[in-house]
Amino acid sequence: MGLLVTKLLHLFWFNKEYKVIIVGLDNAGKTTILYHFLTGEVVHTSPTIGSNVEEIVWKNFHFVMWDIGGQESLRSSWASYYNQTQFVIIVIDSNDRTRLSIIKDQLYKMLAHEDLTKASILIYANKQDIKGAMSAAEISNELNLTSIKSHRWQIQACCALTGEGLQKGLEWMASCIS
Ligand SMILES: Nc1nc2c(ncn2[C@@H]2O[C@H](COP(=O)(O)OP(=O)(O)OP(=O)(O)O)[C@@H](O)[C@H]2O)c(=O)[nH]1
Ligand SMILES: [Mg+2]
Repeated sequence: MGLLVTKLLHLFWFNKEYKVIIVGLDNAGKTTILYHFLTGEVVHTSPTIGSNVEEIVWKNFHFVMWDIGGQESLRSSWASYYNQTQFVIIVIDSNDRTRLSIIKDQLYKMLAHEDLTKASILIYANKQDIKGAMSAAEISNELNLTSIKSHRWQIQACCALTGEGLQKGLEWMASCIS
């Protein structure tokens, strides 16, 4: 009986899907990250109009990931994806200093949104391979992340071209689940 319950729990646990949205400004590297998760390789991307969705299975965790276009005209549509979201991945181009304030505004809008009250927030400080990139600590400071008490959050430096740091982000997401 105990074994059966354990098996059923495993079935339920491992088949549970977690909805993830990937947002950020245009050119941040969202689509590159999504397809790195899916294929382990760098794919050629064009600016996303609308969204891409893929199921990513990682260590028995099933994530349904929505990669949403980041161009200015598309940002007002982000909220239509928020319902039932467990994880928000915000991708930042760590070299894009001038637009950090825009993503900061978007971050605090998301934190205040009623559909995201239970979501955990993972911030990828992407494009660390480019010389002069802001560090994760610098971005954390600029975004005032330590002031966030309402949500679980994590910032992770990464490079979507090599995949460095991406895995650590997934590990943090898994730690929020287990
Ligand atoms: N050097 C470098 N380039 C990267 C990195 N990640 C992505 N890129 C490049 O940045 C460009 C934009 O990447 P995308 O993944 O299309 O960006 P996006 O965030 O999906 O952009 P939108 O769909 O317009 O919102 C592409 O030329 C990528 O190859 C990285 O870590 N380092
Ligand atoms: Mg894209």
